[in-house]
Amino acid sequence: MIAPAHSPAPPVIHREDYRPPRFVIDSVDLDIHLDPELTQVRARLHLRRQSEADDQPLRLCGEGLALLEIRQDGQPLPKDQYRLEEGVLLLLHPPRDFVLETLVQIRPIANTALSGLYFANGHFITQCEAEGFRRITYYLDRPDVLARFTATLHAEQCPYPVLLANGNRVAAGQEADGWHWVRWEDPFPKPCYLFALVAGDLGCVRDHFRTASGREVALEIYVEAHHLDACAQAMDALQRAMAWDERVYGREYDLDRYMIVATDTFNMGAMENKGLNIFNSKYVLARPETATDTDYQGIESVIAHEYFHNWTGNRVTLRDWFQLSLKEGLTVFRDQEFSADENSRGVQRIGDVRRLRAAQFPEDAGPLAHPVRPDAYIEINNFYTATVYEKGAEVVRMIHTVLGAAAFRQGMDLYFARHDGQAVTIEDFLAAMEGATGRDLAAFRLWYSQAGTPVVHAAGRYDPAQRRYSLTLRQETAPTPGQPEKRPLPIPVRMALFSPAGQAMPLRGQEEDEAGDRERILMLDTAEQTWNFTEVGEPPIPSLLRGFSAPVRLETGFGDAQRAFLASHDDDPFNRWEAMQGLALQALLAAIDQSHGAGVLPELLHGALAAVLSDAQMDPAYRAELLTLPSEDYVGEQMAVIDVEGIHCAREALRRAMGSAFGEQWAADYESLAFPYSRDGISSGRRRLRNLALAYLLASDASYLDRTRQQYQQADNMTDHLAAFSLLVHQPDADVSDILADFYQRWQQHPLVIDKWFAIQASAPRPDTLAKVQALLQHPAFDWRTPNRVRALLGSLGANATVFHAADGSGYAFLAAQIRHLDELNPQIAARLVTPLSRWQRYDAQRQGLMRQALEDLAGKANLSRDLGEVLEKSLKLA
Ligand code: 7ML
Ligand code: ZN
Repeated sequence: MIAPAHSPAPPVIHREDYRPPRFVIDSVDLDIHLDPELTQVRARLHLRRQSEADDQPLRLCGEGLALLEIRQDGQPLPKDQYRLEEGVLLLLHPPRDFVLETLVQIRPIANTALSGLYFANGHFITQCEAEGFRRITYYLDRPDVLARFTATLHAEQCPYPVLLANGNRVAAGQEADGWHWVRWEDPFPKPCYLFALVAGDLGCVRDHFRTASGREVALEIYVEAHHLDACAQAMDALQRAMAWDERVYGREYDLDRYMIVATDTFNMGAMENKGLNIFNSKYVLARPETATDTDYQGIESVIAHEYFHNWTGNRVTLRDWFQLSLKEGLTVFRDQEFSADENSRGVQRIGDVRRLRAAQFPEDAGPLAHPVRPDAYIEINNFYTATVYEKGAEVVRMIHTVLGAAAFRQGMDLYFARHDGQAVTIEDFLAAMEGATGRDLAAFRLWYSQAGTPVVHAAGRYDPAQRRYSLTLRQETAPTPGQPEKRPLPIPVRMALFSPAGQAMPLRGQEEDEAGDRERILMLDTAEQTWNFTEVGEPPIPSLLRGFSAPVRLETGFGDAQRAFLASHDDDPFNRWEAMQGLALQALLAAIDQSHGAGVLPELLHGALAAVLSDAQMDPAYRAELLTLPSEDYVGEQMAVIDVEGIHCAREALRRAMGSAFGEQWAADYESLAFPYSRDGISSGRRRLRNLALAYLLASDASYLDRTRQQYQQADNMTDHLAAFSLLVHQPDADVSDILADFYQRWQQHPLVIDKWFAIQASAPRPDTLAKVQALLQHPAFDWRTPNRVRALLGSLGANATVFHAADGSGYAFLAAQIRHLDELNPQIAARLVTPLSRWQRYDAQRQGLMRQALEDLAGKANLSRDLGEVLEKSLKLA
């Protein structure tokens, strides 16, 4: 047991224990006097008991609130009628239908957890998902209690001229002593996690959107005045997202005003509060001088994500937090599809799978593995995970794949028609998909309840006499914590067969009569299955799991010859990329195995690279994907024991070899891809490829240091400037102190750029990095209270394999000490930083011991937060 004896173990919440609320809240009237030191919140709740027979007390949630007044139907409530317990206000004999009025005090300036109402950088901000509203007032803080909200905000006019909350601005006025007030009314009943308010001195960029039915919606982006010129991408992305949701899903926006606020101090990426989204400024602000192409892309997808929540999350919301993937998996799927439609579908899919493999596959293979719909939690904030988001999106994508786009749309229409205004479950979503299409998705439910990544083994056999090709697919899933036995899942395997000449063959099966398709989806839904293809004249090369049609690990048993074949002939952009990655991966694994350093390019890899390098027709962004090596983490994932140093050396050697083997081509690309800056997709693809070329040139030829310095000095955009900066800072033995000072000097007024300055230093694979990071903790620009800054420095260090996993354990001990400190301020962020330590099982015995030691030291800390306590306990549990 981890919790010290004096603090009771926090309760475990189980999905099976769900009970409908005893009371509903019809309306909430908030009256809030905003002061950083002492804010007063008066709340009038109209409560109604659900069942006549029930006479249980009413339990309202509340944390860190000082209760000043409590009234029932206007009368002060006698002391013997209520009790205050840890986190709870208990009304012992509440009437069936009444108005409860409470007045509480809170201290926004002392709120460093950034959950509830907090004060940072001169602004009041809220974050109520998942359970922050209980830090603002006493309430039934659960997503299945939907109420109409009115909020009247009072504040001093001078520092806080802008007062925002959800819905429509219905009244405003002046008060004594330079105060003013504004009243907001949200006509849509909502759970309290969607409540928001913002107060501060903010400028506003305004535009509008005309909906398909002809309504004018005012679009407003609120930022500090000096950022008014940095909102164009966000506004444009918002308008495109609104049009896309109308076009693809027939969904219109429903209020007259859509507001977005950017803040530098935010735990997450963004939040979909009804009519008033709050964003981490990283996902709003962009100018060519300060934002990279990747930043622009991130803004587009996060703006879309939050907008799409208005239907998938807000109009139809969650019954309980176990259903989180109902809104998050579905909304990630929607934002991925939006970005695929707006940019390049193939490149988008490669990026989505890269992210899934980098974050979700390791999670699913480690001690924190959980199903897309978890069964139990201690702290819900720990379940905003890659599994709930990214794997959840993959499950929705598989349903989309097996139903087809048109049937999926009918299912969505029925889902909205049935459940608009309700708080529902993943089961309700699946039932709507089935109801609209007549299809049976019973087997698919297992994807929501079974954790772990299935491995699919493929084996093909060609019979020339019968002209028949048989493909056998077998699946298995390793045990995960609490789930020792795994059952077969339904796995859609999109596939094609290529003739040796490189043509996709018509597919004829024995049972199927609709012969002749060149692509088919095989549904593997048992442990092992064989498919026979007839009239196959030549031994085919199979292309399996096209478009990454299921979130599984595929073992093909292919040799490099088949990989090289697919790398040049596959017409599925994802699988062509996968074949190239496979070639590079094999080269790296062989080099690590024989510790020969990958100094020479294997012939087939050489040929495949040469073909891509000479194909000038190809989209430059896609070409860059094909020429990028698998990450060190991905290589490590394929090994029984992760050999940190071996992987790094092999990959660096292969990069050098690729640089020198194609030096002239890289140099030609570098010169010919120099264009004046422009913000379109083709231009950003060119920049990506050009910076990749520079990286290979520099890897193999130190004389390119000058060229890199020149690019750093002369770039007219952040993508090129930062690419050069990063290459220089990551040089193993160059003295770059002048560059570091110069970069800081130039950009010190731009926090988002200074985050990059911290992150790139903490990511450097150099022996002096840990000492550097230690020193940066004392830098005047480092701030424990700004999550972006903490992630930039400590998150990047945890992801820096060679430094974090230094054999002496110094990286582990350092990170643990910082997490210990951060847990006092911001438990959510502290718990997230544990992730790299939780993966200890994957390393050698020496490192395992040191990593466990760091975790155990942390677990012994006094006043451990629930957030950190839960991840430590799970991480240390023996498998
Ligand atoms: C995912 C979010 C949270 C947590 C945003 C907070 C959100 C919860 C919120 C994809 C794109 C942008 C942000 C997020 C994300 C972790 C990730 N409801 O909208 O899901
Ligand atoms: Zn979301």
